[in-house]
Amino acid sequence: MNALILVDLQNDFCAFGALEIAEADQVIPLANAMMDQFDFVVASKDWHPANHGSFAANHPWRKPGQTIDLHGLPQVLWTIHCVQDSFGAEFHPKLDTSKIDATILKGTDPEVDSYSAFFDNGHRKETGLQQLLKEKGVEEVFVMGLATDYCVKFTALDAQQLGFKTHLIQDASRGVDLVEGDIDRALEEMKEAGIELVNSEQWTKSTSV
Ligand code: VGL
Ligand code: ZN
Repeated sequence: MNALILVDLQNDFCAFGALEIAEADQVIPLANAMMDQFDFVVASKDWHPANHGSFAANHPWRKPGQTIDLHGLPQVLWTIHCVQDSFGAEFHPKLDTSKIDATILKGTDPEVDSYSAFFDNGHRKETGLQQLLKEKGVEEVFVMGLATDYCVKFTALDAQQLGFKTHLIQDASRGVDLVEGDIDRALEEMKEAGIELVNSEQWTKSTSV
C-alpha cells in the first residue's frame, strides 16, 4: 500500500494568504491530478489556536522572521496564519477534497509548533498519522505540498525515519526560502536522509493509451 501525503494546502500559504508562498497555487492542480493514483490520500492542516507561540504577534516587540526560544526549542516567528476555523486555515478552494481519505491537524498546542505531520517539533507527541498509515498497511509514502523547507521537509524526514519508503514530489512542492538557499538545502537534506526526489508526471493519469 502506498499513500500520498498532501502537506498544508491551505489558503494562508497560497496567493494573497497571510503567509504566502511563491507559486504555491501551482501545486493544487498537480495534487488533483495525482490523487486517483494512490491507495490512500491523507492531507495535513496547520491548525493553530489564536494564542499560538509561533505567532510573532504573541511575543512583545518580536517580528516575523526572528527566531526565539519557545519552551526550550528554537522557534521561527511567523505572521498569524492558519488559525483554527478561519478562512486562512481552509483548504485551497480548487483542491479536490472528495478524494482525501483523512485529514491530520497539527500545531494545535500553543506551546510547541509542529512542522511535521507526524510529531511536534520536540518529537514528544504524535498527531496520529503514523498509526493511521500503519493501520492501513501503508509502507511507501509520497510527500508533496507547502512548504518544502518547513512542513514538507520535516514530514518527509519523519516518514523516512519511521521506516516508510519515502519520496518527495519535488515539482508539487514550494518553499519559503526565508534565507536564500533554504529550499535547496532542504532538498539536499532529504536526499541525504535517503528520500527519493520524484516528479508528479509519473503519477498523473496519462490521457493517451
Ligand atoms: C509552515 C511555517 C509555519 C508550513 C507552517 O506549512 O510549512 N510554515 N507554519
Ligand atoms: Zn504554522
